[in-house]
Amino acid sequence: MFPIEHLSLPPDRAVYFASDFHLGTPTPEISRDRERRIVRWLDSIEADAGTIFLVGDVFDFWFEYRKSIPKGFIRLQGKLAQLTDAGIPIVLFSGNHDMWMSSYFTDEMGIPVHRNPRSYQIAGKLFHIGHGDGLGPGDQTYKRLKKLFENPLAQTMFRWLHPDIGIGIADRWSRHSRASHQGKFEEFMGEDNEWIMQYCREVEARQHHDFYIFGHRHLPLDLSVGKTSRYINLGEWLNYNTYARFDRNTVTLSTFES
Ligand SMILES: [Mn+2]
Repeated sequence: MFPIEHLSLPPDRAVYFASDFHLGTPTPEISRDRERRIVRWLDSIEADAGTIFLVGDVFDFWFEYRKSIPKGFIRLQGKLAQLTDAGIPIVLFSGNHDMWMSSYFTDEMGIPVHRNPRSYQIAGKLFHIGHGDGLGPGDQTYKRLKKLFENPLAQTMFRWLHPDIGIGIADRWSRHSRASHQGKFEEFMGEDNEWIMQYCREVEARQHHDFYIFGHRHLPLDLSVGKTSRYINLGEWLNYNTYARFDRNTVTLSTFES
């Protein structure tokens, strides 16, 4: 059973969810255009947002050193700081691309950072929210890699590399893995073959949630998990610019158009 965190939502406000911005890829220029679009989206929801969930892979690569962070992404950071300074809570989940977040977003912007899926009660509805990597059956290679990436000793050793070298290695690796996925849109594999869907069914069998919200799949989805339960995948912002909005009653997936 997942512990349930109660989140208060002012009566005239909504909850917003987005994931997989992958800032930093494929080039600084293209990423900066996307970053400006994300900031415009945040501008557009500011007056209405009670809480904003950013559900992983916000950055194509992120690694925190004790006294240093990667260059760039300053527009998004400035916008997030402005929102939390204005009293709008933001919750961040790290994804498989940016799992090496430490205390920077919390210390600097008051944003809690989570790695594993969590359950929330918001306006009487139960949510299960997470990035979505390594869940359900399958992906054994990734699960092994994830163990290595999450290994504290491996992280300490990486931290000892000079950032120009460490971030350089990460950039090259990201370019390499992108070359094999170039411009590819993800394809729906059918409900029974979607790993996150299988994970949602497993959780639902033990503990009911009204909404399962995940990213990672890079494919906007809205599927029934049970009679009164849905799995929403948030898509991504390289092609789709999709986000979800909870209006205290239901969750709607939309595309940001400007
Ligand atoms: Mn992703």
